Amino acid sequence: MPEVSATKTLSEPHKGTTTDAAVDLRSDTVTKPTPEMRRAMAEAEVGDDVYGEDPTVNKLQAGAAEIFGREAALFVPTGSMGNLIAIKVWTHHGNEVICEERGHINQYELASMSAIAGCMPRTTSALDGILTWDLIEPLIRPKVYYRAQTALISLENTHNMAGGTVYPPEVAEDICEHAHAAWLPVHLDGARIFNASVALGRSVAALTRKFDSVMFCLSKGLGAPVGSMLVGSREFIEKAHVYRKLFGGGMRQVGVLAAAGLIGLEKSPQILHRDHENARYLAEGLAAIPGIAVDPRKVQTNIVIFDLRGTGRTAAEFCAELAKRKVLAGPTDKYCIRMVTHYDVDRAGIDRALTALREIA
Ligand code: TLP
Repeated sequence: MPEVSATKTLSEPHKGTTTDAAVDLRSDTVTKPTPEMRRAMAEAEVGDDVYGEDPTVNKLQAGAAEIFGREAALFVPTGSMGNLIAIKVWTHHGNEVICEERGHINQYELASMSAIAGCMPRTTSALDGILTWDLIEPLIRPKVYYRAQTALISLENTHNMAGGTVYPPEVAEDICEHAHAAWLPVHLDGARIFNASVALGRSVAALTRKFDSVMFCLSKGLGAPVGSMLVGSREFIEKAHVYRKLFGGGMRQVGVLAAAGLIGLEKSPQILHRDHENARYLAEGLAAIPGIAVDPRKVQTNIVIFDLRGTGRTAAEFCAELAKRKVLAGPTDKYCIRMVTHYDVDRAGIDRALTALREIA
């Protein structure tokens, strides 16, 4: 992928896509910290977080716990580490974890649940990535000593590789209630739970209240440069704290990062709807291009995955052509491309992307 030259300076207002910068739609992880974040980072009060003495981290953790209506929260370096820590807390070596086939924990975390937590993923594929209890129940192993035991169910909301789809709250709650009746905990990979919250007009606390643990990312749509959070009961977070250290995630004067996270948490949810509007607009433009297949009505949040088989090109060829026109996107398979909207891409940027897409198709 070509270099992106969109570095913003402290004095520059945060203003979305500029004419000479690339329109970077590879992910919402590419956002640069806003000038307000950079200022807060420079001025952050810090201490040694391994001693629990970083006031800014403590404030972020307390704030996240409050927003989710939970007892406690933990700042972790990445979403992947947050998910792995949760899997470690809820399972033992030799257990199975039920998740959707395209889920991030199954496809994009380097098999860490097996390599490190010693668990097997037990997967099924679900329409739009949305699991239901009917799909999950047959995957639960019988309690027989010679069968690996199911220890955890993990859902992903929004579902990244299904195109940012949102769990209907009643479906997620039904899964949690049935799972609890079967003595199984449910973890939520809520990397983009704030996008789900905006799409549904429901609070993150309401959407996640039945889950036993939640991971969400500060470094995606919320725009912070680094970091994710785990939230749950005090007991869960105490155990998570130990595994964070075990995995090398005990950080020191990390208030400089938490300061940006605090701003993302406070300010970004109010503006996420723009990313969703831009994604829908992008999908509508894409649907009008001959050879490209996408259903704009299915675009609920900030992710658009489209099929370009009809253009006769592969996704890799298409992305290379886009990059020459300073529009960045990534293939998800041979004929599909993912584009993710975020606060560093405005409507003009989406128009530039559509012009490039039309030229190539
Ligand atoms: N997703 C990244 C890539 O790894 C695919 C992206 O560009 O979307 N859960 C979900 C649902 C995610 O989408 C991601 C990152 C993670 C977990 C992991 O977060 P990080 O990158 O902080 O480890």
